[in-house]
Amino acid sequence: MKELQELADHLINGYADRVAAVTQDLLNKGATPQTILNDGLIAGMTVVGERMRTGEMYLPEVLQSASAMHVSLKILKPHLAKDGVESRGKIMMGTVKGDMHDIGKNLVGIMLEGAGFEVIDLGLNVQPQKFVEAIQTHQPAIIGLSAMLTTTMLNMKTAIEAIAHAGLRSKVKILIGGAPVSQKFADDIGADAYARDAVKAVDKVKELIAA
Ligand code: B12
Repeated sequence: MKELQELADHLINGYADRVAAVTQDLLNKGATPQTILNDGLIAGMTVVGERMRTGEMYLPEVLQSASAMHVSLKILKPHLAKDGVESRGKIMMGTVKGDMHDIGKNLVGIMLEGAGFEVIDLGLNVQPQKFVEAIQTHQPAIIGLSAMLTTTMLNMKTAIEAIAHAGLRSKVKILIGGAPVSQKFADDIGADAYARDAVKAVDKVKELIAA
């Protein structure tokens, strides 16, 4: 579909208005939200990441692409998330300390809501102590930690240690995700599970809830 390529191109160029218009147009034409997400938005964001790595795109431009993605996700959200489903459990999400990437985390949250879970979003750059306090307040069944940098992924360990130190480790299951992390890293830092993407995250959450 040529509109999907257009969507990716507008996202790369950071044209939020055009991204919004093409997203809506694709939905009107019957494209599924998953196709729009994977073949338009994520395809575009992959190019942005590559250009960022090679120095062809700088932070202000990447931020424009990121906000265009936010706009599109807002349009897709009601289509990805089904309303009126009884909550299957409470999941808390947060991007760890020092990390300003929240698109992936937000997407995982949207997919979990779509699968019927209640999602409490602590946002980004979440200090370990904030995770501890939020667990005490909200008592989620699972906490999802996100990190996108090789430097900040280490703060997942710090967050898990703070949770353990507060005596809460046995009360909450910990799921981790984000581009630099892996199953091995999850094992190394004592997380309960790892998921590669938002779809796999929903499967893992269902497994953890059932366990
Ligand atoms: C957009 C972006 C930014 C934006 C973020 C805006 C925002 N609101 O999120 C801004 C401009 C702020 C930014 C800043 C920086 N960025 Co940046 N950024 C990206 C970029 C291009 C896209 C990330 C993204 O949104 N992807 C789309 C989403 C849908 O995918 P995702 O995040 O991977 O999420 C999926 C999975 O990982 C998983 N997942 C994610 N979280 C979780 C959580 C759980 C619990 C689970 C189960 C799953 C899960 O599921 C998600 C959905 O399927 C990536 C490159 C890339 N292609 O990944 C670089 C990238 C991550 N950034 C990078 C860098 C270096 C930086 C900076 C250090 C640059 C600088 N010199 O300042 C700063 C750091 C700022 C900070 N302290 O965090 C590097 C990281 C390198 C590394 N290995 O450490 C990357 C890989 C670019 C590159 N190729 O060099 N960035």
